[in-house]
Amino acid sequence: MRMQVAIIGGGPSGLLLAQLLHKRGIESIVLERKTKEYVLSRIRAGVLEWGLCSLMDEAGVGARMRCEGIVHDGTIISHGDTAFRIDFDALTKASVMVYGQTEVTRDLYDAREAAGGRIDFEVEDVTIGGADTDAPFVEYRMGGEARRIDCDFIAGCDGFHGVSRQAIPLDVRREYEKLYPFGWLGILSETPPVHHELIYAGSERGFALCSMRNENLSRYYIQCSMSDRPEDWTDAAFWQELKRRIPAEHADTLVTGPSIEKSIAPLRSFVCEPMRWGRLFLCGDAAHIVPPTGAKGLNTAASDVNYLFRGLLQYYDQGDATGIDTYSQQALARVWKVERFSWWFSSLIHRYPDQSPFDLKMQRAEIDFLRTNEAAQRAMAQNYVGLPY
Ligand code: FAS
Ligand code: PHB
Repeated sequence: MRMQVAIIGGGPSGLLLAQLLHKRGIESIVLERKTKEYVLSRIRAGVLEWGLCSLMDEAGVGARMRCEGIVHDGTIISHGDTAFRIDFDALTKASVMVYGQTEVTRDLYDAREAAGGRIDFEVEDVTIGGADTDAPFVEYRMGGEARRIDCDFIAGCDGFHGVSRQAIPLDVRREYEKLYPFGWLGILSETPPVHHELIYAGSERGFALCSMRNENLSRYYIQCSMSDRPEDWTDAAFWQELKRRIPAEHADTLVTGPSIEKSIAPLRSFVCEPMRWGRLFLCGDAAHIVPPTGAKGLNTAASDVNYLFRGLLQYYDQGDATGIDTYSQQALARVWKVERFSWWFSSLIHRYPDQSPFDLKMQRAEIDFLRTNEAAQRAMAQNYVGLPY
């Protein structure tokens, strides 16, 4: 089979790219190793930058998000019982949209299927060939049958554990990584959110986050040990610990209930350079990972997709390869700024096991500076709502 663009990975990166390309007459095929149901069962991001919301509109899949999503003009930062608000609207004239990654992915799948877009599920043994030639191809197995796609370009949208990044030779690839000495234990509960905005809570006992999906579906996280397993935490133990980490006024009004999902995510900062090798382009988690503190994983996947989409459009519409030739540098310039923000925010609000008394003083001084300084709050807000593409 021949296709203009072969996209490996049917998560938000791959689907958004496929849909944007389709809207401009560029056809692609998406290869996904899991089932659609499995992909949609993963509970991940919850906050969309304004840039991703605009891309969803451009892709023709923004209607439900605009209807069901919740616009947030600010967020609460707390440490112990000291709490303050970062006013995104006043500081940046921008906002964020609370709308789960699951729903973004569902909207994209619906649009691809409505358009007759080609998505092969449960593919196996995906391999990339000829990426450093003008005749790249992807081979894979599906239902026991060997298949091959000859294409103009390959988009590696297959996440951190995919095959695309590995296709870039080790002597070409440079990887940067930082592992954090804790994880996030997250639960989903069919309860009203404790507050109408997110609460990022630091405390002597560790970090907690109060988030949501809608007015009766809440998402909560607490920082946990790397050795913890979800089954080590009863719901009662989770709620008790969360209440000890968030401001008392919210602990007192928190509505608890049974968890309908419980999982632990490790925290990692990771970047692969370059994000392009020949006719292979990496997007999203295939190229970089951030700790979820700044809600940047999904959103940075979207900015990669934006750059690659515009570059491919320029190539096909004008025969101009400038956009694809500058893709890696352009995407990485924003990726590193996002990595910095996510690392900074994580260092601000988590309790690190090896923190000295001096380190704790520095952390508290940083929080106090953010609480009292408008320039610091504006910088935080600009990063949180999304740096420009
Ligand atoms: P994804 O990993 O979402 O999608 C890649 C797809 O490729 C998957 O469907 C996979 O099955 C498929 N694939 C892999 N290998 C393949 C192969 N060889 N062949 C074919 N298909 C293959 N971000 C936030 O902003 N906030 C959060 O709270 C948050 N929580 C997270 C929790 C967890 C446990 C994880 C893992 C990530 C979390 N993230 C969060 C980050 C997450 O949202 C990612 O940034 C986002 O899913 C990136 O999307 P993709 O790049 O499409 O990668
Ligand atoms: C979420 O709602 O899952 C969420 C929100 C903000 C974050 C991380 C996760 O920073």
